[in-house]
Amino acid sequence: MDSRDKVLDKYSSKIYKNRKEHVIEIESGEPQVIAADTRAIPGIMTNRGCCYAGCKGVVIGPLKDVVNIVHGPIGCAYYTWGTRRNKAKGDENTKDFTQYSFSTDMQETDIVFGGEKKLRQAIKEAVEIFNPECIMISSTCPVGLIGDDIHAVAAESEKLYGIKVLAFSCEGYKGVSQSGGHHIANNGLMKYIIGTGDAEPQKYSVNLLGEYNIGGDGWEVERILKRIGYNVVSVMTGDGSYDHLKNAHTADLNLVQCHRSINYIAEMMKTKYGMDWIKVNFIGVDGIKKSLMDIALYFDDPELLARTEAVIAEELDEISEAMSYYKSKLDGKKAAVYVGGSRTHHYINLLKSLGVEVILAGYEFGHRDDYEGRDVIPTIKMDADSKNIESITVTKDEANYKTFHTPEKLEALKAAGVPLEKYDGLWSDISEGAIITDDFNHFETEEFLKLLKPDIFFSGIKDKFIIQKSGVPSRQLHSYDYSGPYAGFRGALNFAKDITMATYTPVWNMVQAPWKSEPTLVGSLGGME
Ligand code: CFM
Ligand code: HCA
Repeated sequence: MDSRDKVLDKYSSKIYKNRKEHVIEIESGEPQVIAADTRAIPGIMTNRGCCYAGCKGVVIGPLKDVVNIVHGPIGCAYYTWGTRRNKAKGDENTKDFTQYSFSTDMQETDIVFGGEKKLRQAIKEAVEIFNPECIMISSTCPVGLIGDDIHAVAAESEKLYGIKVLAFSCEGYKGVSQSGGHHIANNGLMKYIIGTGDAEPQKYSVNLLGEYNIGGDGWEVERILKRIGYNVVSVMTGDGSYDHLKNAHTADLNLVQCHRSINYIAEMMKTKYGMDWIKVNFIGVDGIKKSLMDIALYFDDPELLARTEAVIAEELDEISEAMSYYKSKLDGKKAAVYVGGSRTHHYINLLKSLGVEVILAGYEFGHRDDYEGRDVIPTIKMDADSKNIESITVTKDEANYKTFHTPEKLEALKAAGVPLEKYDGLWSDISEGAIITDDFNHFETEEFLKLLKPDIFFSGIKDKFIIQKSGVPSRQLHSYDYSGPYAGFRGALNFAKDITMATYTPVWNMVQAPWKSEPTLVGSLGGME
């Protein structure tokens, strides 16, 4: 029996039937199909989050000059307060409210008699105290159940205070994971914010999409882009702002880092404004080099291309010696990588460059295209859950529509390997023999850990401690365990250093749980000691 069957064999037949579609071993040859973006099994300890987490926590939460009001009982606001490490800094032009947690703190009486009054009051207080240009309201499960009309309150407040007020019906139960929340957030930003600014277009301008500035990643990417000579119009949404987002339509090109959470905006901006988008990956030296060259090829300017090559050479020079040292320490090690969506794939080239092979991997909530590549999208069957998330249609904005290249030039760029409107799936980089589990759970984590014995396990806070207690070092790839940045050239070096330290710290194997050497309870039960 192989590892996959050894683990799945422990399930009842009903659970086995479901999970066998989500757990596969990578074989060469035929393209492999995996079940993804479907409901988790009730009772299973899934690592997934909810729709509200994806909308408020991931996409709109990082917009620093927005007062994000969570309409619901206090827990939803409290437990998402500062836990995702999307860093932000305000300045004289842009306020930063990201350190606050705003909530209507609904009580039982509000659930019985309705919470709209409280929401109006919260908006009034936010305006009086913080004077924001934009307020966003996110609804939580009970709000959807009792039917508070947050959209009507938003429209009325917008008139009353003369500021932008947006409402997101992102109740936690909607969709099967965070992913539905990403889509809802994308729809709102596209409908009501992008395109409402009147800034002048700048030369060599880009938007950075799906970059949330975790541990300062976005700042490192912006540093490199600016060094080359690009103008970053907006970042969606790490350290981003309502103020910049309004003018996103004026950029020349969209760069998409985390496609899972934001491909909807990239696609809609292509239809509405004619703006092209390319897939980038600023994690790992090979990924960064390829992305920077792709951007330069798109702009097709000899000076920019020369500058790109020079910056790559200089940045590499800064880190190469240290990277080789860490590679000598890490060569031959094996890793497990489990993050929410696109990130698992993004780290493979970085790990490979350090000689680390990924033997166990998966996503919490990735879709089939995140595994198999964008080409499978037309074959993905919609189910009742995916249909439950609104998919909006945008049309050409005649006043702001522009095309940077002719269709022939775009075809030539695609033929030259520039990933225009394209991303590959995890399959394109994962090694043969690796075990992939979609929507991984605690039981499978523990079982595969015992069987495959990776040298390091990258995941999140929910399983970090079971991994460490079993003697295996863990690094959180969501929060970087308070380290970072991990993106860009300097980030790659931080990462190499952190994982070298983790794998050369044998402490996890030395600690023994106290109850394994002496009883923690002493007494007698039924006459027995
Ligand atoms: Fe995109 Fe993300 Fe990810 Fe994601 Fe997330 Fe995150 Fe993530 Mo945590 S947006 S899909 S919903 S790269 S919060 S910054 S680390 S699970 S892999
Ligand atoms: C979320 C946010 C999260 C959680 C991280 C973790 C993040 O899913 O709502 O489980 O460790 O990156 O902060 O993905």
